[in-house]
Amino acid sequence: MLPYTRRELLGLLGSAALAKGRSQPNILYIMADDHAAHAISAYGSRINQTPNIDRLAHSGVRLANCFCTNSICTPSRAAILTGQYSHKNGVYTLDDRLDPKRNHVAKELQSAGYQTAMIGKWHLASDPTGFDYWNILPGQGVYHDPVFLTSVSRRQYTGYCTDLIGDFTLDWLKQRDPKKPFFAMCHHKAPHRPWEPSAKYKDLFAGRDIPEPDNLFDHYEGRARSVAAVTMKVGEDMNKADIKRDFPPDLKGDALRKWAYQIFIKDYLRCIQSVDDNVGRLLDYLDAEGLASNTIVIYTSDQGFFLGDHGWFDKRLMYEESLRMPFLMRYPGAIRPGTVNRDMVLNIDFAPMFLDYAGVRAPAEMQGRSFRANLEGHSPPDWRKAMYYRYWMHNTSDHHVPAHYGVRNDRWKLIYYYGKPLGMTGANPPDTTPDWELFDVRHDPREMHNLYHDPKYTRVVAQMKLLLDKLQEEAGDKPV
Ligand SMILES: [Ca+2]
Repeated sequence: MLPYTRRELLGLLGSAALAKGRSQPNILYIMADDHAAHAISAYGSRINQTPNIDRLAHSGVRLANCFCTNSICTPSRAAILTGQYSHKNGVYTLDDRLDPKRNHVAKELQSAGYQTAMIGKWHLASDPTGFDYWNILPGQGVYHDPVFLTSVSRRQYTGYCTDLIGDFTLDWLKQRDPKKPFFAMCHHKAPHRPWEPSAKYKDLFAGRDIPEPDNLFDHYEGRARSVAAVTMKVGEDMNKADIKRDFPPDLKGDALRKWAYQIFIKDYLRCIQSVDDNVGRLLDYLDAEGLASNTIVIYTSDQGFFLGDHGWFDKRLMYEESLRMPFLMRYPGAIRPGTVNRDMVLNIDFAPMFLDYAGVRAPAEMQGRSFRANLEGHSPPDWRKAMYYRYWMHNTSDHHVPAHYGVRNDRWKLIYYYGKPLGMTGANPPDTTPDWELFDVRHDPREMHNLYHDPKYTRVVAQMKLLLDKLQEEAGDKPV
């Protein structure tokens, strides 16, 4: 008998290789903006095909339960970089900026010898730090002929934003120092609102209907009053920039929702098709240069999105479609092709995982945990069984989503809408009525039945409240 198991031996060999500086892997992190998992064919999409993104699922791992900790652009990006919840990294809302002095994963990788780049949508208000090169959109940026900012220039380009971000990422990869590992963050603007496709895909899906979600005509019976009141209904809460034509004056209610859904979802999916093309360009480059075997490639999104689910567009709520992030990762040799992992992984875990692969110890202030072992088929027995979530932007003008926090395990989700604008910057919106929701996510994954007020679930509610208290305290957050 060998004194080591095969896995331990491989681990030792891997450590030895790292110690000799041979195999710090390259990391290519591709992130879209608002790309819901259920618009990726590897996730079983009923509405589109994403052949290039699917290449990562076929040759690597697909996470089935990857969740964000605050489902909105700027805070999720900060959580990914810092490995911290919003209440720790100070980026609670769209109006907050990432303190440039704050430590994050790119700074750690840079110190460990990586060359680092940030290309595309940054959306953290301050200029990027920790990157040798950055070329970013100002704020949200625009789809057509966008302006990009570097540390020394501001320049408008002719072309389509998604293709330009692909071009700039390839340009940077081509001029990098091949003797040093790289960490490149390629952040697409697409498929964020207002969903403007490229000319190449403007007629995709013409002449056919996209299947509707089964709860497109949800009228929110039994749900929290402040949830029923959110203004993100397809059709009713859209504007002319979303629809790109006049609203038919005779259409109201469900008929308007049905009409607007087709227009919205087609443009959304057309935007995704360009993202998929550009994922393919990067994968082809890695193949052609012989870099595929020593490069970790990730595809994810800063959060999920409602695709007409519950009749909504947008995100923010702790509901499944918004909470869930797609996450696909390829690393040949370490991750078995076609793996599906069902562990609960959070966006604050990404930074510790990258550092783990780079042979860097995650700094103590990072709250996430590396899921390298999970990806490689050896989930630790003490891996988390539940997660804590908090959305801070209370009842602001655009979508009137109430601030809330909650917990989710593999069976139940408890959400508390506390009704106050706590932790908000620069706004003073009115309070809303506090309310609770409890969902059985195993038997009611579409979250149509709020069980909180049903006396049959009193015990479940009590248990989930204890879990909420526990996870909130562990995350270093405080109850309202
Ligand atoms: Ca987003």
